[in-house]
Amino acid sequence: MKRSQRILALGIALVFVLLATQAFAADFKPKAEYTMQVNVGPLYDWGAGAQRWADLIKEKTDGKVNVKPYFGSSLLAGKQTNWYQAVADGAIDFAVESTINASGVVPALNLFNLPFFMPSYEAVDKIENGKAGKMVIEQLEKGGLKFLAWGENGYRQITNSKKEIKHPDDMKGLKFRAVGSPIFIDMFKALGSDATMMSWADAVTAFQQGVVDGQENPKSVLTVVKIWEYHKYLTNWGYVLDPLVFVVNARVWKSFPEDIQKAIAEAALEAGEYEKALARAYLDGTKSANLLKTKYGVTAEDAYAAARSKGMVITDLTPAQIQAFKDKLAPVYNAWVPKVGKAIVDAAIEDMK
Ligand code: X2X
Repeated sequence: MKRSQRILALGIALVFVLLATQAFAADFKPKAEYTMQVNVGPLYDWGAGAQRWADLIKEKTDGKVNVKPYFGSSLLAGKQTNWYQAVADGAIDFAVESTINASGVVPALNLFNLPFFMPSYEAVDKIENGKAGKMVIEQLEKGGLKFLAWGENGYRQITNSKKEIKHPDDMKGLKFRAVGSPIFIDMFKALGSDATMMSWADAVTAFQQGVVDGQENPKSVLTVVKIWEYHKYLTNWGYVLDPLVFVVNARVWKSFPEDIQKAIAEAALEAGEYEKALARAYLDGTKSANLLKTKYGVTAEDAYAAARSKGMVITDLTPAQIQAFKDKLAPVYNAWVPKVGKAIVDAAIEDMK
């Protein structure tokens, strides 16, 4: 072929490629709105992360994909543990949700609910990005979901209105609110207390009315509802941490052209990183607070300092004090390993090394 012929052939090929991608893009008719399930409100770290994902999707798809967060589980009439089925069925398109709220239907997610299993943020990251993380994602996606990123609700600390908790015996006779998985009932029972399952929306009313004495949740959840107005005592026992997952219904995901998928996936990773930094701010020294400031121009609040200034008694435990709780919960841990799947637990132990 002569040089001029080659250029002509190349030119024709290029036109075909352009036409093909044009036709492909023209085929894509986005819905006017894609719904996104979020259990909490926009003021929570979690809610802010969900909003950021929606904003970034709009930005990165040049406004082609419009995702609207529905906060407070408003599409589920408050029934937060129904989110997984709703997204799997396609009744809801997107979600930024806690693993806890799906751990009743996806047993592997109870990995994160095993008491005193993940001792540090480093351990959490290693599991999420490791072999165990992959295995958990596989289980999560099985029902018809596409996983895109991890976020974080956080280490769940215990609060109550009755007394300072330092020892398992201090838990005896107290009534707690829990959610999502029967493992929580088992744990509170093992500590000699009682737990009732209820949604977060109902829980806040239960605190106001004193129907329960206490609950467990991470810092952002606690500050947004001003938990100190109901509970004077908080103990940092760090027994479990619930990650958040950024997910899309699998059929909806497949309906997106490749460039749109790429934009949505990138947006999820960015929003996940941002949300995790919010969730960890002032709980990992100044690391996440600094990241928020330098990368995002956001000044995070020191939630515990705020709680203390409201008169909350915040108790840190020594390793020996933590061990007493761990020992008491060992039978629950052992009983739940086979339910999570021993292979996943073993992989997580390996990941954390
Ligand atoms: O309901 C809770 O405790 C919350 C807000 O943390 C979750 O959705 C798991």
